[in-house]
Amino acid sequence: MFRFETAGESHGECLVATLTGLPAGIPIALNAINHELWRRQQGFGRGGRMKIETDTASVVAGVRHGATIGSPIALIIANADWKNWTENLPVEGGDPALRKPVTRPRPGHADLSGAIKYSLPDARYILERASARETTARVAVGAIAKQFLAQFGIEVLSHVLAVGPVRLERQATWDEIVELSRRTDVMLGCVDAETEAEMKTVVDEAYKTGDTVGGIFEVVARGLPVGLGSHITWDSRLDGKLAQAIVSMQAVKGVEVGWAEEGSRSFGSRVQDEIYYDKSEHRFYRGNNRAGGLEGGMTNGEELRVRGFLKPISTLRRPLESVDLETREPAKAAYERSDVCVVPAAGVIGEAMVAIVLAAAFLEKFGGDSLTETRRNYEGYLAQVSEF
Ligand code: EPS
Repeated sequence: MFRFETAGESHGECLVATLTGLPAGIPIALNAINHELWRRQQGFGRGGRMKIETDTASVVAGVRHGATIGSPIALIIANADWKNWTENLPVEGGDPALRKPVTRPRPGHADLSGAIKYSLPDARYILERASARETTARVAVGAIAKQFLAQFGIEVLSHVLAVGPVRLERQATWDEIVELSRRTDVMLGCVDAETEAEMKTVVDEAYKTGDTVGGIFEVVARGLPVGLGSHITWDSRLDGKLAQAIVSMQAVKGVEVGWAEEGSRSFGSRVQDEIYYDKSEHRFYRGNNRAGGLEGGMTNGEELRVRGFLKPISTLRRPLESVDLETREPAKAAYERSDVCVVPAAGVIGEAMVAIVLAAAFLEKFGGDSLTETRRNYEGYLAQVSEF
């Protein structure tokens, strides 16, 4: 079974990820992992922390001579900021006077519920793990999942659909999204320059007023076979798995597959994608893709389109009302440093989560201990599908 775990605190030594269930023989390029990590750090609206970090992964297990060997893969990504926290967050002992306790929980963050649940009067221990810094490890794992999927011609990318109230009012094409992924000057990750400029104005406004701003990203996957996931049980439906993966991302409050919100306001005749058959290619296809590539919890061979909705992040330079955990008196929420807008980064993280879910679904269907075996199973299925 393909699965992964992460560990690590935002200001601790490093982030760690382990990943099991990939067949042996998948070529893995470290620079492709590091490129994804670089992409996650880009975007207008990031705070001071991104100037400190240059995220780079070390693979310490499971990959030898440039390919997976079937055993668990382990990754480490050092936190450059750790050098500033060695005295404040030691593993053992340490001077209590050097701690940086957080006693004024931020509305919208994990601080308060986590402090109560774990019985830790210092919310520092909660925010260290709840922080979106953890997504660095997810992106590194996702980069490996992407390299596995690429063996079968499956690609996963993203773009930003909305920042605050500014929204791209049309569908972004795959070619535009590919072009965006090659840009080195990612501003807000929107395929349309004019809309992106409007998005920037919203982020500028949030900077000026000490506020934060959310938005919507869309992940698109191409090259998927028909039939990943299944209609047969609630927990084998691929849409459910994708939803869990996306909503598990920090600050994401909602997910949409295809035209969910718009579809709910329309009539069925305008929402369902009519079915056609291409006799020369012996292939069924849909006239539209409002379903976002999923019907009945299964891929239908069209592009997969999944959207994540981010609330504005909860650390505000102009803090909101809170209560001091020690005195129980009203107090402004804690503020140290923060991002203002993370929607472009969230798109990259969304890609990683979608790639991970797709790799798991792919391996569930085709199995294999070696890439050769997986490929044989996959090609056998494709031959069967072409004869349907
Ligand atoms: C975060 C707070 C900020 C963000 C962080 C998420 O970190 P810091 O407190 O060190 O400035 O920069 O995100 C990252 C470090 C990252 O790599 O994405 C939070 O509290 O969630």
